Amino acid sequence: MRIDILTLFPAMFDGPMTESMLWKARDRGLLDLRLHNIRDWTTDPHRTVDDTPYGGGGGMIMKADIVTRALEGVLSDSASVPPPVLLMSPQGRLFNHRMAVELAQHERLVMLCGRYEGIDDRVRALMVTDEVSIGDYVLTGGELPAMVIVDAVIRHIPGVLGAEGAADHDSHADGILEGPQYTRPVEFRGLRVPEVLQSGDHAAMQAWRREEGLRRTWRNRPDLLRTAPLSDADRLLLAKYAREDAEARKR
Ligand code: 6GU
Repeated sequence: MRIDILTLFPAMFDGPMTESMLWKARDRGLLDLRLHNIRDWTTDPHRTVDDTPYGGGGGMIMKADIVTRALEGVLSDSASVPPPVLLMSPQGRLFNHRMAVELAQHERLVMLCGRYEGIDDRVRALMVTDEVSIGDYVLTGGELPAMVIVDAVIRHIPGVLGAEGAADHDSHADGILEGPQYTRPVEFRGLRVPEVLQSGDHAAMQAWRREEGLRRTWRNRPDLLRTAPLSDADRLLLAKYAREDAEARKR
């Protein structure tokens, strides 16, 4: 997969994009990540990328002509199908697991990072296919969100993770969270690894993991339970947690 990132701060990507899994993906030729400095498309001596907003309000807005020229320059060598052009923005659609899986199906992605107070909206209107946010808070720029999205997306490219299909077992892959994990020693500061995980009984371990995943989801992310695919056994467990909760509150 090829990913082109347009930013005013390409150096921000140096650390995260050259370590660990991202590096392995690039090293194995599975990820062709290219950074582009938007300032390289300026033509004036001051290399101006922004200007004051119409209607006032303070802050600076990235100029439509510069950003459009940068995007067109980067897109000019796209072979046949035009790639998705993602705008990183707190006004975007909330990024999630499903979007990561979907984006991983593309041969190529283009990501545009805004800074300052934003980008002239005509860039979005003319060039952007998807406007994406990573959460309900405001960051100073789209660079960190772009790194988050690259990481989440490339995990779904075959060969990037060690064990094939390991991403299928992640939290969120089947709509609920993953349960707890342990490694040696079997006892640490009085806390023991649950017996079932030492039993070698695969069906029992699977049932236990499901139950613990459901318990975590119930406690930390009850919103996920509205859309997660649940079995009758799952629903019985959730009813039990609800009863336990009600009991605990009475005491
Ligand atoms: Cl994509 N950009 C900015 N600036 N802030 C954000 C965001 C994006 N997602 C959440 N907050």
